[in-house]
Amino acid sequence: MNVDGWKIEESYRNTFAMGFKIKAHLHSEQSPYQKIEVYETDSVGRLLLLDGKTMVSNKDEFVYHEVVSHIPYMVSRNTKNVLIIGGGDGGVVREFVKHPEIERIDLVEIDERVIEVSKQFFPECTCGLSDSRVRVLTQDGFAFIKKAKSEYDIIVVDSTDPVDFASGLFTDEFYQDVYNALTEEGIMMNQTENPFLDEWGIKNIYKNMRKIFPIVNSFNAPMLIYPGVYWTFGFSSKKYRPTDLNPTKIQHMNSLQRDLKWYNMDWHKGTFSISNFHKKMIGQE
Ligand code: AG3
Repeated sequence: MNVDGWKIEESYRNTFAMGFKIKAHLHSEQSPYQKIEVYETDSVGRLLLLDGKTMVSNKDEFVYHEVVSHIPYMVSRNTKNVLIIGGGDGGVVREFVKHPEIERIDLVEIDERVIEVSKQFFPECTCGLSDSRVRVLTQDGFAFIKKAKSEYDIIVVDSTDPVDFASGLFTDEFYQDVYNALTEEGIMMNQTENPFLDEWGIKNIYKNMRKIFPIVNSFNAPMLIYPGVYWTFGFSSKKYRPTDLNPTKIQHMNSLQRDLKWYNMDWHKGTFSISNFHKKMIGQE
């Protein structure tokens, strides 16, 4: 919704809202899947929205993109093949290409227009897409994952909210397909919404993940542009616990993390110590 020069995202059954003062309206289009909008704002710089929901801003994209990539990377023992479902803005790919041992990064994004618009307005996010190890596939992630078997060491589900065509990405059927697509030590990362705003939704997401994965943990990282800022992420794993960092990767990360804006290994180890409120929301003992 746009009101008097403000872009407003209404959330939680349209009873809660946050707004961004618009400096310039840079782009709007209706793709076959969704409405894509880009604004220039004072508070968060460039802002990308899909169907009126905030996705990426210059101000805080590093938080999201660094945590969903470097956390599973540092836990994973053998990291050769990575899959990202959604994430057409390229931010997650940009982080994974920082690890030389990764051989292949598949990005499966349903909406080609999100990739094109991001290339135009968020080149600092899409810069990794030209890396020779990256395959960009414009396909439905839900269908794609059904065909992959024991192929990926890490799968990041970089989706929008669990509504409309993205809702399938939060079901136990989908998590089972992700489980099958992962190698024996595989890890799935996903964004799991704000527990203050959608208690029922988050309980359901974690219940579904627990039906499939033996290890399911959660953490939060602040996302200024998402409703309520307190954003949660899920770590679901077949074998390794989220704070069990791979000792052979520590030296590499020690030098890389100096150039990262959010992630470092101390933060990684601490962030899985979550509050009572958060535990209750995700049904953790
Ligand atoms: N994915 C969107 C996370 C959910 C945002 N929800 C909202 N604004 N209601 C972000 C994609 C980043 N690569």
